[in-house]
Amino acid sequence: MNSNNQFKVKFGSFHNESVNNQTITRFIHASDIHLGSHQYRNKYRANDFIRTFQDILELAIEKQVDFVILGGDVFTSLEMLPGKLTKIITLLKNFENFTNNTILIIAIEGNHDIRKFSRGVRFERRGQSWLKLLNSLGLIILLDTDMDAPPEQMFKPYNYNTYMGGKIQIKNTVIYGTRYLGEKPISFLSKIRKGIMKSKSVFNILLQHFGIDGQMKNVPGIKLEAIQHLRHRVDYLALGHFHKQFILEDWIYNPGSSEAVCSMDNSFKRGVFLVEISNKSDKFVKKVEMIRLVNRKYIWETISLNIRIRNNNEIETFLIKRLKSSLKYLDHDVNPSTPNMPILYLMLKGLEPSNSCKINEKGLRKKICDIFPIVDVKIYKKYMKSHKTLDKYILA
Ligand SMILES: [Mn+2]
Repeated sequence: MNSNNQFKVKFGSFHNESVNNQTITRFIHASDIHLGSHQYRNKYRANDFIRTFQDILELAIEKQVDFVILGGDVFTSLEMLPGKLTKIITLLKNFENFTNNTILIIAIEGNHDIRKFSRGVRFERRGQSWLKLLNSLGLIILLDTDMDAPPEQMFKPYNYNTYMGGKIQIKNTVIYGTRYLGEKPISFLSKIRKGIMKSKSVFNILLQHFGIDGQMKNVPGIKLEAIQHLRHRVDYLALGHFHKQFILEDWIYNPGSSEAVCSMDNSFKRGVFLVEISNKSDKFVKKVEMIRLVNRKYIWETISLNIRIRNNNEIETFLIKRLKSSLKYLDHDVNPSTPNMPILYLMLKGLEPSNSCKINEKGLRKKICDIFPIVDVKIYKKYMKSHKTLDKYILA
């Protein structure tokens, strides 16, 4: 085994007790890892997403689970820098080696896994994803289904030779999964239900990438009523998509994104679920524990520009002076590779600077990052519109 294996360095050796216990199944349900996020802008932030993925795998080792399920959006887009992908592949190889392949990673594609951001190309129709690559390397199990097949043929057992299949049984748990079903998956759900086999001796998990209406403000999802029919055949609906965590009716679980993909994610409850299924006198008993992950620290600072600004230099000097006073408590000795060095969200309010002294955002960001012990800064503007409206009124 490679001595650079990060799991070996951390844990020494591994023996999965769980393999021999047929009555208890343990798994981790995570989602929306968004590997590849921020990779063009900031290397530390880009590594945050890989580190969080590593944390999930370490948790799987610590808790001696039988498998990990990932509810899609494992990658943030099809665009992936070679260095980052190499890191992810090495991580998965090391995990497989260290655990002797006793903890399977089972995933489905989310909308981000098949999405190309730039130039608006509709790439999802070509059916490619990095998850398919990892699956073909034997590093993960990607569940996928032929949605045109009749229901009874839709979920074929995963085949380790062809790397294809829509379901997999581990102990007395069967995990079903499909490809991303688009923004309106309802039309597929009755077919999915027909394809799922229910028997008393197995615990069924259905892995899906969609949200439930009402769980996130202003984000549409499927109506809760529309999935009730699945409940007869699904014991645990494992969702991904919404970055905010929710649990509904004791059978629908959405862990939320594992790292904050945008500033709004920071305000959500997020994490992973550690689930234990035990079989007691022919009945399944489920225990779900929510575990929080260690994420990048962050700070919000709001500065009001209620001053007359004559030039670009003046505004930068003003902002830096203000930040020097409010951020003086920050520790300068923190390693930016650790999540302890914060990201700064800077909100600018007040009077919008006139066109002649517009803020050079790129330059300002660099300056702020050079001066303060922060890993990155994101600038938001929420200026008053009043003087603009007045100008418009006078001109009219
Ligand atoms: Mn997502």
